[in-house]
Amino acid sequence: MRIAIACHSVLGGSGALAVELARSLAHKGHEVHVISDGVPFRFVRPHEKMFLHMVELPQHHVFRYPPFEMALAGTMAELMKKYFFDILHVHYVLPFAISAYLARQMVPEHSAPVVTTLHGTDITQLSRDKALFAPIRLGIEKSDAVTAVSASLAAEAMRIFSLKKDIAVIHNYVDTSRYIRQDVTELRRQYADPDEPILMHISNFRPIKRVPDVIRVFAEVRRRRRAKLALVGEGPGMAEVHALVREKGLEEDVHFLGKRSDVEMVLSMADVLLLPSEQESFGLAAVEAMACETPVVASRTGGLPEVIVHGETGFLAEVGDVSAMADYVSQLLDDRALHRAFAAKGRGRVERYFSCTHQVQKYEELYRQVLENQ
Ligand code: GMT
Repeated sequence: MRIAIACHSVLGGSGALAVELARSLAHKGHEVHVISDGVPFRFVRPHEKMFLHMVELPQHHVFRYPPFEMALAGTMAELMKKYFFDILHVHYVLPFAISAYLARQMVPEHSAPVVTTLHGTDITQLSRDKALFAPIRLGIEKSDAVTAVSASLAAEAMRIFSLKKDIAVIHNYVDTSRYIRQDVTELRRQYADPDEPILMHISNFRPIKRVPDVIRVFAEVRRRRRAKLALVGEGPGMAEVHALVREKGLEEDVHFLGKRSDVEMVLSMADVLLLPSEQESFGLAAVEAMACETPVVASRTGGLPEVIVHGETGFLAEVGDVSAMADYVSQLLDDRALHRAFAAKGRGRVERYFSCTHQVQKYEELYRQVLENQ
């Protein structure tokens, strides 16, 4: 098939998944065209059957805000005309499904069916904005097929938009040959002594990630034992996090690693990943951690309970319950046998449910169904 995949280029699980899917499909012999607003952050060493098309932001003085959605639609239409895509698979309703809908009107004779994957934010957050509710519903309704990255997100979308159409649940996945525990003795030495456990958090530091809770959990754990905290990524909440680290006197024990492309390496140094998010439709970082045999302590929200089996591959606590999270972390650090068991079960769970073999096949089957229904 000739497949177009549209996604955001900025840091985030949706872009990571979209690029990984493009790569997996290309490996399986499909021709894949990635459409994005920049070079997606995981678009490195692309397969020869992967092509990148960047949307130029129109810069004209008549506009107060450059009309990115129009440029995206126009670019999609041009590409549909040139490449005759079998499928256009968009990641996020806003703006992608809307622009795809517009593009199809522009070139009806070349229009490709649209598959939309819901990743969370436009359902759980943006739908509360009165001006965005109708466009999101339109984007969903005009898609030929809709998928969600968790059953919880699919149910939320059905409830919020009173949808009549089905939403297929296709959980996210990782490349289990890349995300596998590595020998990182040298790297680890830069951040901690061999007997000091490392707690880790990876995100885009948006308020929804509740990164200050990571610091609070770590402060509690640190009161009980020597340990280090590694913070990976960057984003709008950084200043608050730095201030809290200073306020708690933890400067010596908290390392800021910034954006990293070698996530599997840094995860391999970690003893526990902390993900105390307010909302998380899936939690790709949790799967990446489990693949690297790092147990996860997370909040019981959104799709996280579909990823983490409480008491088997990690622990779940209520959002904001810092002391429960600190207790769970301590339990894992104090009991090495428990830690080993969680690590092994986490890896096993990823291989069974969140690996490319099964998930990519589900997308291919869906594409075929969509084509048959045309
Ligand atoms: O969580 C973010 O801030 C980024 C966002 C994205 O666009 O990548 O993540 C969403 O999609 C990911 C991939 O499906 C999921 O793993 C995240 O849970 C989801 N984030 C939220 O629901 C808040």
